[in-house]
Amino acid sequence: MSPKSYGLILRQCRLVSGDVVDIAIDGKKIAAISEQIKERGEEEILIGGRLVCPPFVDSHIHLDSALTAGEPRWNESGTLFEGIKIWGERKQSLSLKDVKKRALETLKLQAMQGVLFVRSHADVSEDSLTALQALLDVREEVKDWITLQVVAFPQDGIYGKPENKKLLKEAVKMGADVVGGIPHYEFTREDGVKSIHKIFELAEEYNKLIDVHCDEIDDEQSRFLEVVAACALRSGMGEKVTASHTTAFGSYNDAYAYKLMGLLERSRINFIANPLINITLQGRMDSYPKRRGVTRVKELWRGGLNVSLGHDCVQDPWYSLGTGNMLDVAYMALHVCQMTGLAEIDACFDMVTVNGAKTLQLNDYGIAVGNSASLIILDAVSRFDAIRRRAPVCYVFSQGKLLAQRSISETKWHL
Ligand code: 17E
Ligand code: FE2
Repeated sequence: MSPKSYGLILRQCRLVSGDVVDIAIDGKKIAAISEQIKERGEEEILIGGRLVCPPFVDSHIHLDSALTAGEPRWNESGTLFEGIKIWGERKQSLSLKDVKKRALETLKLQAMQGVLFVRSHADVSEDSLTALQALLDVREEVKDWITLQVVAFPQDGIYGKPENKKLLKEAVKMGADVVGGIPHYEFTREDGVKSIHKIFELAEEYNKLIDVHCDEIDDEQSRFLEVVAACALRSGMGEKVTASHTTAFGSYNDAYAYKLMGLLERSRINFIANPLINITLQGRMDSYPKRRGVTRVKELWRGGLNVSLGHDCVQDPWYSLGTGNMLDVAYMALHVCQMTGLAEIDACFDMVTVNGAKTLQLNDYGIAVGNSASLIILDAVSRFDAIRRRAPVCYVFSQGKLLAQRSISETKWHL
């Protein structure tokens, strides 16, 4: 009898734990992991002690507005509000073809850098719901190589225009995975609170997740996070609920922040910080000292809450830069949140991998026998090393298939 063989064996893979193992892949699944797999693979790749980890997760991006920076004009003030205005102009000329082309191009850019799980917001404040329909089409088109979740996101507020409430419900019925909102942008505090109740009502009725743009402003009076957390606790939706941005939390006084933290710990909601963009959008009305405008990532993480990080924007009216590389995001988080302790740096890596998977409520994520063979190989030896050098991804495997491969270029020293 011939010895058992596998489709593919990756030899000498360094896991984040530091252990070096062989990983066998058969079909779409991880078939074996051990110090030394005795069987042969029909194909074998020598990984040589490089870091192997599950794919990056971008838990927060706006694919409908990606790659539109400068259209029709540049955001000169750099504020969230000018961004919403410019996008309001650009979105008048959306077509399915336009949105799909830019979304696909961005997803490909991300996938080549090891991002295989993405949650994207789709603006549903337009009568035609073009952005949403386009992203639902893209979700289907890419499902064999990237998992896309779509949030029905009412960019202009649920109560900003009479028809917006109906559009949000329509978007949920069309098949959005997640219900979104923007309470700090509603006209009044009361409208903001009402919008959160509406979001929970829809999510419960249609069995959806929740991800709210929450308190993305430097106003220390913006306190919708407590409403989201209370609704999550009372409804029992807990881990299905996410508060994105929550930048005002960086401005709350410590006495209130202490009280809030107790509620957050009980609610078990997820947090997403978007440090690349919020370090530039926030603090714009401050002179000096100038606030950082990022939520209390370190304290939330220490409190045992699930925090992940998003790229938020790739070349759009809010942020004209952006590469799709999640190590850029982790690198910025580490600086802005002063997470420079060794365990803190590792935590920032987890925020763009496992924590993101938890936010998205993914099962079948992670390097374990029986899981889908989606994994990436970085030209690095540890999480710290990967972030420090923003190390390139050498191989991207999605569901057992090699999706992307990159050769590492070298600089020759001639002196
Ligand atoms: N829309 C919004 O309300 N906030 C953001 N950060 C982006 C779009 C990118
Ligand atoms: Fe956002």
